Amino acid sequence: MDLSIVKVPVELQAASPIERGPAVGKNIISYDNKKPPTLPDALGVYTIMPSTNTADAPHPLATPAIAAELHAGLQAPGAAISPKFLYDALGSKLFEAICELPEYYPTRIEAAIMERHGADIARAVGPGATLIDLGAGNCAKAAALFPLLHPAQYVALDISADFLRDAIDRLRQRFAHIEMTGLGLDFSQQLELPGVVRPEKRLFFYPGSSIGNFTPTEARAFLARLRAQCDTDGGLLIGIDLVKETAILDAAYDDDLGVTAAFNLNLLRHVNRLVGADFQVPQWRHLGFFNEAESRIEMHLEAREALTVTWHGGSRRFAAGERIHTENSYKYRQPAIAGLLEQSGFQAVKLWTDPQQWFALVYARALPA
Ligand code: AVJ
Repeated sequence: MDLSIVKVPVELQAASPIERGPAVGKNIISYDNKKPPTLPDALGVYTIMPSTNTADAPHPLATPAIAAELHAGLQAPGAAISPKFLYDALGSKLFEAICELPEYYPTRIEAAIMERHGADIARAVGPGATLIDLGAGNCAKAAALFPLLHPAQYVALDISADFLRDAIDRLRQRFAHIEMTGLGLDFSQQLELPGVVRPEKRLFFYPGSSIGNFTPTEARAFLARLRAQCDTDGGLLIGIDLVKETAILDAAYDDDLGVTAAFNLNLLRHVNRLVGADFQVPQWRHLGFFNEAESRIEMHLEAREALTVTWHGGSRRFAAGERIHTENSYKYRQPAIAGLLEQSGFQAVKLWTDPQQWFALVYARALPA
């Protein structure tokens, strides 16, 4: 494996303002493929089922599937709630605020790597790609690549369809010559790309280290599904956070201002709305720390006192100190990355990192099946 590595200096002030969270969990949004946008008008966005969109649902209540998932997680011996429930409207804003924090380095360093190495990235990837943005959010990261990559088509996927529709409407004004399509779907569960997506030279763009929300086994399965959605001319441009000093990792997920704490605790209010639960935020404490043995950040909510929570269809007693596990964010060691990709059907071509080697951006090509 000849994996060339490039390092860039990082300017710590130039924070990229917005990075969207992951789409993890059950299939929450589906596109309406009976009414695809007609091709001259292909800048349109697929129809969304709004009642199933947890991120900006106009309806406060969960679908039966979401309610069942939350119920199961709350009843489990080790209580757990998926990190996708961090991203209601306020949660998405709190995550944007996290990206501005001095302690939260991933967004800033990834942006610096992309800026410094844009030309090199473009050389590796080549022009005319079908750029498929996984978790596009405001599409800012991909838009920064357009002048370098000259994609033939841009396909933005995001669980939060409304946010995406606005972003694409703005983007098509700036880049009228690029064909664009938005798909409101939870791609972590379902990744069947509709016929409007060009099959040639598909490049999956998965920035921000969102892959870290998966366990390594899940990550391999997810990447293999990406591989199955492209031909041998396909590829992957992925951001991966690296293992580093524990104190730095701990600070990034438990910042001094308490923004990450607010982000984590806000999940309780979101769950209150979704399933009529009566979580009281002051009874809970945010925990965010690096678990070295598992090579992952863990976020938990810990009961400050003994308490009972009730929701539609259930209730549970929590002892003081008992926790609800709300997120994992896996950190990788640089030498393990090529193997992770190879086991998923990709060949790592080039890895760019910063001088401190805190974050990696990797370009990989599809391996012949
Ligand atoms: C959006 C999953 C990449 O894991 O760093 C930030 C989410 N959680 N602070 C991450 C997050 C707490 C973020 N990802």
